[in-house]
Amino acid sequence: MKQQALIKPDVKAFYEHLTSSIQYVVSDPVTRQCAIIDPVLDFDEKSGSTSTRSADAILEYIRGTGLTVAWILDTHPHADHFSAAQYLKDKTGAPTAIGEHVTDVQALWRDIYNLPSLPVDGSQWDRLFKDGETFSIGHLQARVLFSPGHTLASITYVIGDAAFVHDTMFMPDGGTARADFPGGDAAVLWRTIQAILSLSDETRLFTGHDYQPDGREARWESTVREQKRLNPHLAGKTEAEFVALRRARDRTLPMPKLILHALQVNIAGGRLPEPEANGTRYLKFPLNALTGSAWE
Ligand SMILES: N[C@@H](CCC(=O)N[C@@H](CS)C(=O)NCC(=O)O)C(=O)O
Ligand SMILES: [Fe+2]
Repeated sequence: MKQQALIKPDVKAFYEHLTSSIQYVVSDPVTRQCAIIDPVLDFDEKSGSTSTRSADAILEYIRGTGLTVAWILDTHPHADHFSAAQYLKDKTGAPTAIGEHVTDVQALWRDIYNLPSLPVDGSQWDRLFKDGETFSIGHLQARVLFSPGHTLASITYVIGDAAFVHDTMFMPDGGTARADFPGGDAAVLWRTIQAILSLSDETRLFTGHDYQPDGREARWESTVREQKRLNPHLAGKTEAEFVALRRARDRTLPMPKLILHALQVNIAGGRLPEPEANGTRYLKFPLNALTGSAWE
C-alpha cells in the first residue's frame, strides 16, 4: 500500500486555446489505466457550432499509447466551456465522476435557468465524490479534496505526487481563480488554497487554466513550493489581504463569455439539451440574472 502511494503518475496535458483550458490524461505507468480530467467539448458561440475535436485528440492519444480509460473526471461544473464527459463516456464506456456538492450547483442554476424537470440529485454522473474519498486508477490511488470557493462543488484530485487543482491557483504568475460566480466565496477559496498548500512542497500542481500572462507560452505545472514563494496572491499574504485583493480583482472581470451557454450543459453532466421536434438543439438564456454587465 505504501509503495503504491509512491507511484509517480504520467501526466499528459492538452491545452485548449479558445478557452485557455487544460485537459489532462493521468495514467498509471504499470497497468496503463488512466483518467481523463476536465475534457472540453468545443463550442463556437458565433456560429453556434459544437465539435468533438479536442476530445477526439485525447482519444487518439489514448489509443496511440495503449491506455485504458478507467475514469472521466471533472473538477467542477465549468463556467467557460462545455464538458466532454458525456461524449467520452459514450465513446469509452468509462464512468464519469465529479464532487458530490454538484447537487448544490444544480439546484442554484436550475432556478436561474428555470429548468424544473432537471434532476438535481447528481444522477447525471456515475459517481459523486465526498471529501477525503479515495479511488483507484490501476495501481494509483487517487484522493479527493473538497476545494470550494471558485464554485460550491469544486474538488481537487490528489494522485500520487500530482494534484489537479483546477481553478484554485493558476501558474504562480497568473495568481488565483475568481470567486464571484454564483456560489463563489473568496474567504472559502483562501481556505481551500491553504489546504492544497499543506501538501508536501514537491507536490506537482496541475492547473485548470492558463491565460498566458504577458503573452508568454502556455504553462500548467508548478509545485507547492513555487506557489508559496512566487504567487503574488499568496506569498506573504494574510487571509484578509487575499480576500480584499480577490474581491477587488473580481469586480473588474467581465463574466466568462460562455457562462450562460456552459452551465446549462455542465449541470447536466456535459449533455446538450435534447433536440426539439425539428431535430435541432437549443440553449436557453435568462435575461438580467447575473451581475457583471459591460456597463456596470
Ligand atoms: N476571458 C475568459 C475568462 C474566463 C474566466 O473567468 N475564468 C475563470 C475560471 S473558470 C477565472 O478564474 N478567471 C480568472 C481571471 O480571469 O483572472 C472567458 O471569457 O472565458
Ligand atoms: Fe472554472
